[in-house]
Amino acid sequence: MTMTKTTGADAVFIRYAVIALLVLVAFFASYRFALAARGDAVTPGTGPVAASPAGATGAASASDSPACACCGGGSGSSTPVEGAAEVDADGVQRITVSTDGSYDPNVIKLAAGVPAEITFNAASGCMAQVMSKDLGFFEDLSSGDKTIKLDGLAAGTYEFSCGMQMVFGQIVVE
Ligand SMILES: [Cu+2]
Repeated sequence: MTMTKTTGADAVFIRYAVIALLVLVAFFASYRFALAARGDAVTPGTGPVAASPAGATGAASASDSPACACCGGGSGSSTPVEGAAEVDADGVQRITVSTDGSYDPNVIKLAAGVPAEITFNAASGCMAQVMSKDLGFFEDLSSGDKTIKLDGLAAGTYEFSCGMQMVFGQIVVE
């Protein structure tokens, strides 16, 4: 009804508005087609990536390689391996810790109040140093085994790690 009152100027305006709309539609349509074309181009790439086993494996091997390979096997060090020191005839409790990729044992059990000697085997790479803020030692293992001598400790749990604090172990004193 109101359209019947449309003036000539309004008709021109509507005509341009329609043209502008068509141009916009055409523009967005072509933009969409471009995106769709890109999407199609990406889809084949997404396929192999979507076969994420390959991607996951790549990520896993990538996380294994940075900085130190041995720390990548840190999952091994997170598995608790308990080992108890044995008290020798001289009244010192001793235990030897293997340092091949992780500490073995990584849960070292000591008796409270008994002098202890913990020998860390020689190590290289990420585990070349062993340290404990709790017990105040930092030893280099790259030149050979090192024995940490401890006075009788109070009961408690003392943390130790590789020098870069990526592979961990505990000394549990009871
Ligand atoms: Cu390390």
